[in-house]
Amino acid sequence: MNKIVILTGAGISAESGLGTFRDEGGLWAQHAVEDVATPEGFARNPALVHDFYNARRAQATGARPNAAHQALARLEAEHRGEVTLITQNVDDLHERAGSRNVLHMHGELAGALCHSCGHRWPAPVVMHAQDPCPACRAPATRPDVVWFGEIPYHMDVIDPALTEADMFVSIGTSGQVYPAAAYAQHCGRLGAVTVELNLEPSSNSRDFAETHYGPATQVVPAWVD
Ligand code: BJW
Repeated sequence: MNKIVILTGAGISAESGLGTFRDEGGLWAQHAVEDVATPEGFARNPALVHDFYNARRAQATGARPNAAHQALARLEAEHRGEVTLITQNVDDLHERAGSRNVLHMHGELAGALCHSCGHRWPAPVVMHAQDPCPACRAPATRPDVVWFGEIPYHMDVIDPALTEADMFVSIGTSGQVYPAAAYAQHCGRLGAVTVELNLEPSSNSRDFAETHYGPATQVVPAWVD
């Protein structure tokens, strides 16, 4: 067993105090997904979208990595070069736990993106749509995150890693958002061992050969160690 691909979702950061999307009382219970996580929603009401992400950026800054993030950092350190960590999360808790090589397929709260020229720069603490782009000066600042209908980041690295994986491990994700939701089935068909670590069975739990259910701070360290 050498090439391990790990996919994480909002569930791994839940016990750090960051809300998930689809659980009861989660982010989509408080905000309409089409208003805050689509390019059309941003075009309609950029201030609402910036309020949503400014609040989440502040919350993520105050959060601390938990035992699950730390266990994955240990795994990477112990299997240098053999672990690919893909996260759908926009927080930086994996990095703050010590993971060095994190692929943020849905972008990062820490990034700003110019809607006009595509330039990227570090996000200010509070972002506004009219903030000028440092490169082209257009007042077209948006969070550097991937909304529905947009192409996830790092696909050029993620796709070959999935193809080469000996083991695919999914942690704290509901399996409802593509393309990530298709990864377990894809890797399983190519012969990888597939493992799900989650609070409860996800939508695609049948795609996993091995499953462990419980809070991430318990099941992830237990699986790693
Ligand atoms: C715990 C826990 C604890 C709780 N311990 N666990 C094929 C079929 C149908 C539709 C599509 C398709 N392909 C594409 C689509 C369209 C669309 C899509 O998937 N729609 C679905 C609604 C059906 N996908 C897209 O548009 C994507 N783009 C795309 O596919 O482009 C085409 C393309 C792809 C590849 C190559 C070329 C072209 C883009 C999707 C962007 C998603 N963006 C968001 C927002 C990001 C910014 C932000 O954070 O605000 O990403 S939406 C949101 O959902 C966010 C998350 O990353 C993502 C996944 O959520 P996640 O992490 O799974 O959270 P939850 O809340 O759903 O689940 C939490 C889980 O944790 C639960 O299971 C709990 O049980 C568990 N849990 N506490 C352990 N303590």
